[in-house]
This record gives sequence, structure tokens and C-alpha cells, in this order.
Amino acid sequence: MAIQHPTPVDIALMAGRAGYVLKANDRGRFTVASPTLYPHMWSWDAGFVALGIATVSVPRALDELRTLLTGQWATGMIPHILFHSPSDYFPDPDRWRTQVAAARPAGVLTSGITQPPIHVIALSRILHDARRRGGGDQELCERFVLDTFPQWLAWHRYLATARDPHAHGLVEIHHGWESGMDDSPRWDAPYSRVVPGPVPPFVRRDLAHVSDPSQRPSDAEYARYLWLVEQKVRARYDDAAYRATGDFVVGDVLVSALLAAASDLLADMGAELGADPAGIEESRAIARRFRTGVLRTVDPATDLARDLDLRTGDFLAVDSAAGFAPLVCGGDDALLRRQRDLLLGPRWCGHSRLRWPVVPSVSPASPAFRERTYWRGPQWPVLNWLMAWALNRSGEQEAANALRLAGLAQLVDCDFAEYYEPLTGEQLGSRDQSWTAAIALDFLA
Ligand code: 9WN
Repeated sequence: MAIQHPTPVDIALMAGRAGYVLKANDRGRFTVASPTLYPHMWSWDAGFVALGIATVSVPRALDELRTLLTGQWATGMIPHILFHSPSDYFPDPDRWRTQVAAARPAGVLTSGITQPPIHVIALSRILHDARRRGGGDQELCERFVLDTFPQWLAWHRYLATARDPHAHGLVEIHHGWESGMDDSPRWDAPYSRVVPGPVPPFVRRDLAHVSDPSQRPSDAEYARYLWLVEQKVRARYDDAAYRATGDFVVGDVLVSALLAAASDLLADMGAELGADPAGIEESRAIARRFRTGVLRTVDPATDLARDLDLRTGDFLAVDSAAGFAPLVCGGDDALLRRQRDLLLGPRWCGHSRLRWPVVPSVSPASPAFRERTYWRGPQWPVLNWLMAWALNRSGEQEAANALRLAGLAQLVDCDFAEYYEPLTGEQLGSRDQSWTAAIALDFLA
């Protein structure tokens, strides 16, 4: 189907409506990920949200990141949820029981696991724009980067040490939620070995907020998700203790690639602004280690990076968008060009059945592809943004712009859905999802 590009009126409407969504989801110093399904602050959502807000207000965007940092644990970990007021989201703080963890922060309730480290990538983009604008925005942003440099470094150091104790160059995740791609077929093999033990009874709340339960993970998947939370609690959220006892321990290539890219950007910003030289060098070393780690996982038969099941030592070869991790971290120009062609080609964005030529979470050519189910095939606008960002950064402006334009065409309905059915273009999951509105604003800026 031919793409109809948005008209100037569409674009003006989209910018207005996206700004309205972010404003409506604004709770003062943080933004809920979505109005009903996700009524709290999520970690990687907050990074994307800050990007979008920055197109309207740099000070408010920095507040978003500042609030996120109030949830940082003494270990350096940035937790995946900061809870702010009671709601019907499950699992809630009573289930996470982070009071068992010595490292939890004071004064804010959080979950006890992580999400992908997108934040410094967002911050560097905000700084770039603030500098273009100059004046107070530039001054404020530069000061913020310098003041928070140690906290971002502590976050990256946590991932590079507690989550990669043997320095393999792959960040270990302890739950599919930590990848941000909860039920991706990337995790089917490791989850097949998770046998849920006893957990306190629970009622799922998420299904009340979607039109059809098949758009969300199944009950059997939730039983495993909750069991892993239980295992983290039993280990008192100590990473070494969980590693010794937990069922799910996987090296995640996309998280590792984001860590590499973010660490390079942190070092760049730190060097420009005069941050501590030892911190800058540490950041560069983290970037090098994880870039090498990601490149080592590439399957020569498919040119895609593979996650590593650290319980079995097996690579997890799945046609998921995470396979494009090398595009995100760079480091091999020839591979980068092959990945660019693959991404735009007929197995991925150029697949003949797609409504919009934007990144699907799983290749429609894969047997694992499920067009309506969450991270098993639908198109997530933030993932498309990430690939466009990665291409742009690698000097592939034409390819990046193709994803940007198609991504905007997909969002022209202004519903800002959480994810989209790739064959029909139907909106799925939540509506008025903050990060979807935010990336629309960034694409339009
Ligand atoms: C669990 C908030 C989050 C995103 C994740 C997405 C989904 C939560 C859920 O929503 O996960 O963290 O309850 O399904 O998978 O990427 O950050 O938008």
C-alpha cells in the first residue's frame, strides 16, 4: 500500500494533539506512561518522554529526568517503575516489597528491577537542542548534565558490574520486563525453563484496560513474571544472590548496545563540559566493552545479534528487532550497512504485507510473528524512533528519514497508541501513550 504522507495541516494537528497528551499525562514533576493502563513513571518511558517535552520546555524535560533520579538505588540501579500514588496497576509496591532491600531509595516507592538505559541518549539530544536555542535553556541543560554526570555514570557502572560480573560485555537481565519487551519471543526459551513456584494470589489489572486480552501477555506468562518477582524478593534484590538462585538470567543485546551508545555520549558530554576525567575514561571503557560484547553475538548466517541464555550458554536466535543492536552501538561499518539494508528490506520494514514501512517488533517473515500480540510482532513507535536515531547517528540520513516519515504517517490518526497492528495499521494496547506522543514531537522538531 502506498504511503500517504501527512499534509501540513495533519502535522500541525499532530503536534498540537501530541503536546496535549503529554500535558494531560503530566502529574507535576513526572509524567505517567499512559493515563489508565500505566499510571506511574516508567524508566525508559521517562527517557523518551523527556525528549518530547524538551521540544516544548527544556526545564520541564530536565525535571522529568531529575524525578527519575530520585528513585535511583544506592547500587546505582534506576528502577523500572517509580510509584507515586495508589492505583490499580499490578504488580504494586506491596508485591515488589522492596523494603527487603538495603539499597532502596528513601522517600519513594519503586519496583526492584531495571529497564533499558535510554536516558543519556535522550539527554544528549536534549542538550543538542538546548544549545541550538542557546540562552537560559543551554545554561540550564549544561549545568544539569554536569550536576547529574555522577548519577548517570553510577547507573551505567551498575549495569556494567553488578549485571556483568565476569566482564563479558553483555548486560544480564533477570526478568523479561527488564528488556522492556516483556513477552518477546526472544525470551520464550529461557521462560520455558521457568517453573512458577508458590506466589501470593493475584488479580491481573491490565486486561481491564485493553479491548482484547490477546493483545497482552497470557496468564501463563504472568505466572512466570510474578514468580521471578518472588525470586528477586527472596534474594533481597541482591544481584549475586539472585544469580545463584534465580531461574531467568539472560545477556540482553539491545540493553548492552544502549549501554554502549549511552556511555559514549556520556563521555562526550562530560569531556565537553569538564566532568571528572576518571569518570569520562570509565565511561569510554564501558562503551568499548559492551560494543565488543554485542558484536560478538552476531550470527554470520543472519547478520542479527543474539541474546545469550546465561543458564544454558545458548544463543537465542530470534528474528526480533533487538537483533539490530549493532546499529545502535556501532563499531563495524560493513555490518552496519548490511543491517541498514536488512532493516529496510523485504524481511523487515519493506515486507510487502506491512501497512506502514516501520520497524516491526518481530519480522513478519518469521514463524514467531504474531501480528496482534504485544512484543511478538506489532509495531512500537518508540522502537522505530530508536532505529531512526541509530541510522542518523551512523550517517545514514536517508534511511533514517524514511523511518521518520513513515513513522509520522503511521501516527496521523493522533491516537498515539502504545503499539500498532503491522498488517492493518490498527491501534492496539493503550491510547494516549506518553512515549508515542513524545517521539512524534521529536520527529516533528
Ligand atoms: C511492565 C510502560 C511499560 C513499557 C514496557 C512495556 C509495558 C509493563 C506492563 O509498559 O510493560 O513493565 O505492565 O506490561 O512492555 O516496555 O515501559 O509503558
